[in-house]
Amino acid sequence: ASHETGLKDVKLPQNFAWGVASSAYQIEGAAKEDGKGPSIWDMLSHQVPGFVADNSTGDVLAEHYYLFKQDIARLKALGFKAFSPSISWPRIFPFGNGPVNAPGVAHYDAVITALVDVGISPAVTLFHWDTPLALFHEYGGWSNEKIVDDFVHYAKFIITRYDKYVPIWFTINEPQYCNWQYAGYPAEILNPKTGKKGEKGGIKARFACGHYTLLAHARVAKWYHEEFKGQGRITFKNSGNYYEPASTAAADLRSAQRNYDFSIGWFSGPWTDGDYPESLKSTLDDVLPKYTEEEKRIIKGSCDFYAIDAYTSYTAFGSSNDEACMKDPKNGAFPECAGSRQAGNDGFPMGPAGDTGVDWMKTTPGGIRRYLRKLKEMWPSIPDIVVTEFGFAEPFENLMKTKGEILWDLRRADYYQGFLDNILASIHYDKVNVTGAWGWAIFDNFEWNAGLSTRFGLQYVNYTDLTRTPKASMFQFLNWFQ
Ligand code: PNW
Repeated sequence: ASHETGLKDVKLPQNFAWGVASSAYQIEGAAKEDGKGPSIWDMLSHQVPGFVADNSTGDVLAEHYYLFKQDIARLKALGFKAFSPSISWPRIFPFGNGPVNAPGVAHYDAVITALVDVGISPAVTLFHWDTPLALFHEYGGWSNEKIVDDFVHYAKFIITRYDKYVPIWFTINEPQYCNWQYAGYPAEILNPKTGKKGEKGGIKARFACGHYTLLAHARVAKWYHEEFKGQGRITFKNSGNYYEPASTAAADLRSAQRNYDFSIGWFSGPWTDGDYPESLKSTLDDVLPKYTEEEKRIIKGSCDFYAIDAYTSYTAFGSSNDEACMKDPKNGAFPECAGSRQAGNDGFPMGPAGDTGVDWMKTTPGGIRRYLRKLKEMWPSIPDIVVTEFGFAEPFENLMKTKGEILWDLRRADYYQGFLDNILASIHYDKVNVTGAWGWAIFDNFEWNAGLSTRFGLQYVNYTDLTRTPKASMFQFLNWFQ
């Protein structure tokens, strides 16, 4: 129930989709079991010293691969009706393409069955950053158009098998992080083709990757809609935060707009308006690949709804250097060329003071309402919006422990309350069609470069005995929907 004044008796729309989310590489562990092929994250975490802050890897994690039945039973007991996992591409196709790995398929058969048996509805992500390493070595992963066919092949296999159980499909998680998460060569890594150190995929790989992720998504969606005639809805997950212009000065407004263009606009323009935002085209010139007319047609309208992972808010400001930056690819801020800082306290809605455990966010639950309104304003053609991830990593020191049964992460409990209140206010007062909200994450997980000590979970994971302990925010989240 909402605490927001005036909203106590306001109800969410029927069929509002809500639950907790996760991703395969971040929780499964069992990275070398049952015929799974390596993904780029197995390589990055093992072979690049310091790439992951605490040098942890995905080899042994919460072991959801083995403990999924108890994890699902817990979700059921807590009262969840939906869960959003991702499927590991290299478990299904160890080499990215080629032979199917039967034990990998059997595993996800068992997971889907376990969910369906207890009446928990799966919202499944097909790709959450675990690119099969073989494809990275073969042709540079997502920076090469060849990956489109390989992804489509994998996606068709999974969707054909599970569509009757899966009402929501996410093809790709957050293509905004194109580059090292998908395709690029972090500076420390040997380029497998040339054997040289220090070669970055750089800006070309970044925008090629973006280009092919969206194309791959669109090809799957077209097949899903027209040929396969799937029963569910399909989209991809955007990542992007809210930008409040620091003032009404033209430079600040332009900065906010450029921040949007280069985050969510990069992928939202093509499927709503039919092409990349003008600012991307004029700044990036021939670094930005071009879609053919046929591709534009396939991409436009390829999303059944708008999915946004929206964690926090920034204040956007322009500077007198922006014009020069936009013309000079050697500039460090190129191509965004737009300033921003984490939203401060000055008149901006803030959650309680406190560390969020990551350096890229403060708790700004009020920002989500402004952001949803802004999304609707920028792309009026989007049918409805789902907030597919939100949360933060309350540091362990902030947790008060009571008899080991529940951990009191009070700041995050407050953040969840405020965030959900603001989504409800957005629906009720601003008439934004928000149809779902997913908390990140089901439990603590491998937080990519930040490793294991950054804990986004609504349950605490003890990595020694693998117990999961609910945090207060888990109950706050659940109670909100009662
Ligand atoms: C998402 N930002 O990444 C990912 O989808 C998850 O896998 C991850 O665990 C989660 O959010 C928490 O980080 C993001 O800088 C990374 O705004 C960075 C940002 C947003 C999302």
